[in-house]
Amino acid sequence: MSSKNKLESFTNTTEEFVSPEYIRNRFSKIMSDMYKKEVPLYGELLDLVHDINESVLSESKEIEKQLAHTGELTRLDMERHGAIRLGKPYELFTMRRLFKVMGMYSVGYYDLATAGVPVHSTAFRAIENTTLNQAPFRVFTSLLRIDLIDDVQLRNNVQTILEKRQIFTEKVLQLIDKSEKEGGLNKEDAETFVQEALETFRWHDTATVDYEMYEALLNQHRLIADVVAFKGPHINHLTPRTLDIDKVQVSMEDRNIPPKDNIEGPPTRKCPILLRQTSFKALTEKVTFKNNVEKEEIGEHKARFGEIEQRGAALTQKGLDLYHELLGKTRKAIGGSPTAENALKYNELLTENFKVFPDNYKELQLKELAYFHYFTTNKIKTLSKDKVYTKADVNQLLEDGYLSMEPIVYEDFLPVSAAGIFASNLGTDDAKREYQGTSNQLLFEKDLGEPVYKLTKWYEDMQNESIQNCLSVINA
Ligand code: OOG
Ligand code: NI
Repeated sequence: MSSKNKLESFTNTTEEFVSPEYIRNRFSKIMSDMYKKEVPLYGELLDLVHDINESVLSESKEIEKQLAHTGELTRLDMERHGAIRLGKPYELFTMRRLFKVMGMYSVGYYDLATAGVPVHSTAFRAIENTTLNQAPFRVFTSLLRIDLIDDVQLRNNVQTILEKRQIFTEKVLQLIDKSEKEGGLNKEDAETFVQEALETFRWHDTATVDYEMYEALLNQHRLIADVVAFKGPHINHLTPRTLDIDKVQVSMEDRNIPPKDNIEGPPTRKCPILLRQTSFKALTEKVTFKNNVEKEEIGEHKARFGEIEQRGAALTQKGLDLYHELLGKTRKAIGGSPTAENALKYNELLTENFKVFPDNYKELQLKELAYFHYFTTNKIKTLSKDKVYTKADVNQLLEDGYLSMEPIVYEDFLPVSAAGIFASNLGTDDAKREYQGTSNQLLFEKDLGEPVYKLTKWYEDMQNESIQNCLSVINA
């Protein structure tokens, strides 16, 4: 070690910090363990998904190779997302700071009011490809839109109830401050941090309101009751990633895990795009309500469920537009969201309508419908050095075998699917509601305390980076 480096190791405190990826993986692990205990069916789902992933990988070397190439293979088993619903701006603002300690940033804005759910949302996740592969945990985070509660009296009550609650522990707030001031946490602090942060996500079987208020909240919207009547934003589902969601959907029934009526997202394809999701229905759980006259009342609440996702290629804006057009056309034809009765017809129609969406990577790339990672091949040794290659040469280099490509996986969420997931777990009546309120990204970002990352820009940047890397190797 040179004397300069030796000096650095004494003065540079960052050497004792654990990485945000370490904290994120640790948190994801203890959260998953807690949820397994709280919702045992989730544990069964994890086993099912693991078995099916193993069989897909052993049957298709092609898929295994592709996942290995993009760095996704090692992350498959630890991959999961969760979801929480927050009540007030302070909670969103502080949640952003909490997730930052774990290297998670707010990506995308999703307006769900238009689909009958009075929230707007974002996803907290890692934003660098390498760190994402090391720790792919993400959290879909929604904020209740109090402005969409039409009953003035109830709206005031909701505000008063939420004003009083503190969903974070003293200790976690101190550690967030410390991490912000010092630039990280050491191993001991990191462990305290994850244990204390976990408290915010824990289920509480005692409501903070009486039964009468709970009913009033429920009558406005089941979601409002779920956000307002409890001490904190219990994690409402955790979602492992599968390589074959159709197989999981069928196997769930065989294992007595009651599945949702239809899979959200695009139809089954040879080249998966975006995100397909299904879930098992929310559990009915006993809740104790505080009564004004010191009497306790027992009631029931439904909020927590399990979900499965299959991820495919990220789409460009052009691809997303086509996706939404075909999805919209299908939904319109069956009269809105699919139901148990028309699920079969919906699936047939969806498959039919999506026939115009190219189903091979070559065409998806040439028509600029999806994003790709590019790699140089061994053949580049034979490439003439007289020319400086640019982005415009990429397609020719691919064609001639100097470059290869793999799709960039979609790391985010889909608003129509998310609304479908909400609806199937909240009861269909609520899903039929319509909120006239317009989407309000500016207010969301004000409450969050910073702008969200723009979705397509993130993929665009990754693709460009991979092209630039290839070009610099070729032109070297
Ligand atoms: C979130 C539902 C959305 C997803 O995967 O699209 C979601 C919620 O129920 O709070 O998690
Ligand atoms: Ni989800």
